[in-house]
Amino acid sequence: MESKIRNFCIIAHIDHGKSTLADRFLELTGTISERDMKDQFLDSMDLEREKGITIKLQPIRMKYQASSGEDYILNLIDTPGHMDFGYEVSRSIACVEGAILIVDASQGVQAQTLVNLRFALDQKLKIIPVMNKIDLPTADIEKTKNEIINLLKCEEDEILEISAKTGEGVDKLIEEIVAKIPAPVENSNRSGGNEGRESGRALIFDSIYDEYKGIISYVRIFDGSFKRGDKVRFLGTKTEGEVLEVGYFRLSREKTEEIKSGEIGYIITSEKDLRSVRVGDTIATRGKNIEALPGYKVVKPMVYAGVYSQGGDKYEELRDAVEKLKLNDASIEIEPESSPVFGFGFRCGFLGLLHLDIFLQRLKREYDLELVVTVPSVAYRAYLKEGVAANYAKNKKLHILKDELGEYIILTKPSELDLQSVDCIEEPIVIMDVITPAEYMGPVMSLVEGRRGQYLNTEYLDQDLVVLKYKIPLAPILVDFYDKLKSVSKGYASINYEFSEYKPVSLVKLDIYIAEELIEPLSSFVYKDEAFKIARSIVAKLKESISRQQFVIKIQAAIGSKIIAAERLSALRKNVTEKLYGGDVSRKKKLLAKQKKGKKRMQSQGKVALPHDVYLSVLKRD
Ligand SMILES: Nc1nc2c(ncn2[C@@H]2O[C@H](COP(=O)(O)OP(=O)(O)OP(=O)(O)O)[C@@H](O)[C@H]2O)c(=O)[nH]1
Ligand SMILES: [Mg+2]
Repeated sequence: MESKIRNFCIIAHIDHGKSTLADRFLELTGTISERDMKDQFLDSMDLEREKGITIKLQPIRMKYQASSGEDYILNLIDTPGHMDFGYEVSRSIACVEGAILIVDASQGVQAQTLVNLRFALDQKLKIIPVMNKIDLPTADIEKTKNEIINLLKCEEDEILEISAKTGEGVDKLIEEIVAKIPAPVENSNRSGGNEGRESGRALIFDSIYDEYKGIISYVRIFDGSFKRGDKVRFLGTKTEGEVLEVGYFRLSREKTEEIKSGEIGYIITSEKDLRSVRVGDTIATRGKNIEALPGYKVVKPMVYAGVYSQGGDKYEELRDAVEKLKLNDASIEIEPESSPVFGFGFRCGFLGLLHLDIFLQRLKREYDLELVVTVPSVAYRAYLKEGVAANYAKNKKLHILKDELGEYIILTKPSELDLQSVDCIEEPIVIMDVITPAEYMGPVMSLVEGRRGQYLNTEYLDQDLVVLKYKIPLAPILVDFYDKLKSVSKGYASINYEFSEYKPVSLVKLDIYIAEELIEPLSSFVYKDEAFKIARSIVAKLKESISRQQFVIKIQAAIGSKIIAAERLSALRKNVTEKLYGGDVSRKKKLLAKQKKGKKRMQSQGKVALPHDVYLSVLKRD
């Protein structure tokens, strides 16, 4: 009998309506009652709701009776659209047989439409093209349809037109899912045996730490089945354990007897070590010669920052929190590091600045930690002069790596740079695709070229939709580039990039002194030819963001010992004698003297409170 399961994910560019469409599925299948329904129901994290974006992939199991009268199980995975969370999409795709590709009819095809489609085609998924938001007055149905046809080389009548908001066309879409998405192939692996059952293989596509239940692995079962009491092995990390609970993702986790081949669900085992459960690994029931499932490629972080607990005294709590969060965010890279100023902490790698921001906010909210974060940076390579490597490694506590050009270190923090010992620095270069309506090509190109982009070629997706390909250093596009791009293209242009290579760069370390004190977290790498301009802009911005104190503050930017820009923030003279009546001069003098002493103490301790997001003013370059 053919399986009545359909596994699929919803993919699209950011904001094209994936989670809203999932809402309609939840309603249509009666998975949720009207009373419990809220917009973008699957965006269950506070952060997702506040920001109005999906951050985590989200599986849900629904029951559906098709118009043929037959009952189906629909396993849907909602995915994020933002580029920084692309790893969530590629992991989801490996668990399903089909994908609903949504295109917003008022926006047309955008960068993540292309990228996510490519992921899905690589996995040979059945694609169901869907045009959403047809209720909007700004929807351009004909144009969007043509873009989709050009992209997929599909027939016009294969594209479904829906409004995820009003629900129009969604009933037809769900029938299409049942009819067109292939049922999962069950039990492809016939080897081994376990108490007379097929040996089980499950791919871990996500995981989460639960305070009561411990580590929960989100899995797609490819072979056999799993149930309580089964002895299992994590094939990659080579750890063993026993299954304590299995279940499905309904509105919340729902315990069940057994989960079987073709299904999506969760497995909780007796394993307690956070590092033994790894996304992409295979859980297998113990049998002979069981091969691991293909798994996932490890992603390469684009941006790094040092993360420390404020005051430096909560290292243990920070470590515990970081390791637990890592379980739920496989794309973060974490390495312990120490800083003379902040003590012990972690160097963390992220896929982008939004990803970094979300990680920090989750650490704060979910683990109640106060943090200090260094200015985010891309990873540079600094090739060392001959004979200095050993010393450098020791002083700065860095690993020395080696390739055909010589010995180098990975630099992500300005404090690690000692120009005397460095021969040459290289920066990461990416290949960037900018998708834009042809009418904005001019301003888009001048923006990209102003950020050191080197034009490669243009490809027409349609007569007025183009993909501009560039080779561009990662550093200048990290921060405010995306906002600028949106503003020069009235919101239509979008980007995607991939790491390409390392190339030599002329870089200096720009230090910031506030009240004569070096503020290490504000140091940053800048291009030598932009140092003066940037130094001036940073000190001006800092002047605006630091509140006035009872003493004059000098804000300075320096390269080495040379000050290249400075501002003064004048003192706020608090009138301490205000409370005094009459002319008791001696008392007045005494109070003023006390105030003076206080000012001295504040100055010497460098007690200038810096606003929490001050590092952004260092990064934003114009
Ligand atoms: N008018 C109209 N608005 C829609 C429709 N579908 C979604 N929206 C709106 O578009 C916005 C984004 O919708 P989401 O469902 O969060 O989009 P998403 O694709 O899940 O976004 P990410 O997960 O962050 O990539 C919300 O304000 C929705 O209300 C539609 O069919 N018509
Ligand atoms: Mg969403």
